[in-house]
Amino acid sequence: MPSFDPDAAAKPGAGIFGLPFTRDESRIILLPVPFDATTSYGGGASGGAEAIREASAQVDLHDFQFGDVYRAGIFMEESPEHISELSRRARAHAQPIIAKGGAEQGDEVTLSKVDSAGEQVNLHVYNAAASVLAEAREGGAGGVGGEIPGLVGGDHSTPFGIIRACAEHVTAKSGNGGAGMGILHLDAHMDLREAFEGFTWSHASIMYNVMKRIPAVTKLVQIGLRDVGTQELAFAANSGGRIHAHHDLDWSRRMLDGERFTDLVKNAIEPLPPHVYVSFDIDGLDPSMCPHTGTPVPGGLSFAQASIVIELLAKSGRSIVGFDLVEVSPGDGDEGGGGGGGEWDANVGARILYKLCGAAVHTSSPR
Ligand SMILES: [Mn+2]
Repeated sequence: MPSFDPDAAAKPGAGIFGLPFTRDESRIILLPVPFDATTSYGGGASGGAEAIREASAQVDLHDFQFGDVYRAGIFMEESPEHISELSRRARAHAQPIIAKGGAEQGDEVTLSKVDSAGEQVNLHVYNAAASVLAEAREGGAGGVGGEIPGLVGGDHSTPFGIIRACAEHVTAKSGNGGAGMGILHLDAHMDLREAFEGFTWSHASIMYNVMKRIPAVTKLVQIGLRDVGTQELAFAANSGGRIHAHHDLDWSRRMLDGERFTDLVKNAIEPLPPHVYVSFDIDGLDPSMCPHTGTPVPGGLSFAQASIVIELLAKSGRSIVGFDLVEVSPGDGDEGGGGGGGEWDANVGARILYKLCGAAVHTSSPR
């Protein structure tokens, strides 16, 4: 990239973040997944990845925490049209069930159509992520380095396949003595509901499905929690120490009482094994940062706090195997105009995405 000026405005037709890289020149491969069938309150996350792609041209390429992240090469794949189509069809089946508050007797056929769409997304994402990981070279921290997959949603049902691919990659590569893979999960919700509203692959069930179906995920650390169900709390409490849930109100109270945010974060990530996947639901942030997301909840992390969480993980000596950013919604896109409305959500999302890329690059050695 002899003529690339990182301080210049993005050129038309440039890649994500205005970058000039091809897929082969990039160590981070972003996988857009425009799927959003079961979001209950506000839809629109299926447009998140493309809105982030558009907004990403505004992100300055020198990151205050991670330096010249872009030099590692970041490439975002084309949006898979068949997944958009699948999302539209599955959403049409799911919405009447959501509108009446969940599935009832007689909804089995409709449910199976929505579940089957979820399975197709899982397979697509698994294959896409596994092929990125297969390009990984030996020699990164802990033996996993090189190509790093990052999913851009879509709702929070979408990352199941990439989490499975990353967990398999970690355990196959190193055997890693049973340490398996940990997940750092930033979210307002625990997402530990079993088949929420009847949908097996609901956005609200992602971590339940991961815990039930991917035993190589040995630790789940959740930060930013504000809206939780009784059964979710019980599921975490009965996980034998596999799930560590950190509630936003508890952290706020402790900080008001004089504890330091960085200490809370360091203690929270302490149980994570050497290889970690990061799942970032944008609604983990204060809703002023994501007003159009599907299920906004008052409270939450500031942008700076989330950036510090990501940095403390990246600088803890652990290796970030892969990551996702989900539930960014551009809304209906025509409020306010002039860059207002849902553009803001994507603008914030693009900046979080660059931080996640920076953290992942920071923890893997150059090829
Ligand atoms: Mn979530």
